[in-house]
Amino acid sequence: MDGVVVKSTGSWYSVLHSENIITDCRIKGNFRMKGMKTTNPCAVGDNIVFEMMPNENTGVISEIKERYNCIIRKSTNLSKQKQVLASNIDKAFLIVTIASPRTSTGFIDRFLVTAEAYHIPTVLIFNKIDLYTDEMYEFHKTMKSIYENAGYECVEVSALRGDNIEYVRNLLQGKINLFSGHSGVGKSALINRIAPELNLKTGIISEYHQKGKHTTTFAEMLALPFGGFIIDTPGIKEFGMVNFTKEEVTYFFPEMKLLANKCQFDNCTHEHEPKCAIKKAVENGSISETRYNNYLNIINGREMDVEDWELK
Ligand SMILES: Nc1nc2c(ncn2[C@@H]2O[C@H](COP(=O)(O)OP(=O)(O)OP(=O)(O)O)[C@@H](O)[C@H]2O)c(=O)[nH]1
Ligand SMILES: [Mg+2]
Ligand SMILES: [Zn+2]
Repeated sequence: MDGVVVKSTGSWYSVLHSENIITDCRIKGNFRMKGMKTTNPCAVGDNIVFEMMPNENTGVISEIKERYNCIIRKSTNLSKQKQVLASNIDKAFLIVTIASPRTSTGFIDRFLVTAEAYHIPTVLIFNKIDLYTDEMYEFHKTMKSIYENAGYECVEVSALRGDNIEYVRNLLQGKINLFSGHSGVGKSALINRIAPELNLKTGIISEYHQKGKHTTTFAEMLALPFGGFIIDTPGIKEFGMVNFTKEEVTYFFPEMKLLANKCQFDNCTHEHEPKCAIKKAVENGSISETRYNNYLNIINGREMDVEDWELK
């Protein structure tokens, strides 16, 4: 039978199939996706084939159909294992906030580069605007203009107060949507605002660390009452990127991609080469210095971010 993985809890997968039935499935013994070394062979969003176990209510997954796309993250610890966050996604929403826990542009850019690599259009959602001080609002305005300038839609919301929720519903309708971001930014709270009937568990922010508590522990695809699906995911601390070449990374910064063929050298890395169109654009302000610095960090394999309090 055919189905789609809507939840994965390690060894068990919830598979949605005919007539909206969900069956718990395991994976066949030594099953492996061809050439994919990931911690999870099967991810939420995968279209799969499964067989029912005789005399049981459970199934066994025997095949994963080819993925249309997926978002892969590499762990930043020594193991460097790759994890598929979700697959077959129409649209990604990166939930960020300037309030708490504040999201750095380094994190945002790693996510965006990865989404560009897999051709997944991404919207930035700035949540918790009800908590903004004047200083946060100024910071937010700069950040928003940096990302709009790079070609990304930015939406300001408050899951608590309900600002712009109808607008977000329209963006989600009829599509398979991924929600990602740090723990505690309000992914689940926002989903609850968008579709209260889903009634997801939400957490608290630790006063001391200003960090989330990892309330959502497994990725889960949920049907939206107004059509479409949303994948709520556990918060991620760092977004390690799989290895791309320097040239590829340039292409995954949309504002750089447009200029890359104007550099003097075909293989320009835009670091220190003369007559570089991208460096010139940074100097004249049409490409943001913050984005450019993140580009340099990425191509040079620097994984840890310094929190950026000053945007350029
Ligand atoms: N003031 C305010 N608080 C919010 C808003 N959205 C979420 N919160 C709070 O932020 C905390 C974390 O929200 P969650 O929805 O659990 O965050 P999450 O992103 O799902 O976190 P994980 O599941 O751990 O990844 C909760 O205490 C929410 O009430 C908002 O718009 N304004
Ligand atoms: Mg959550
Ligand atoms: Zn260049």
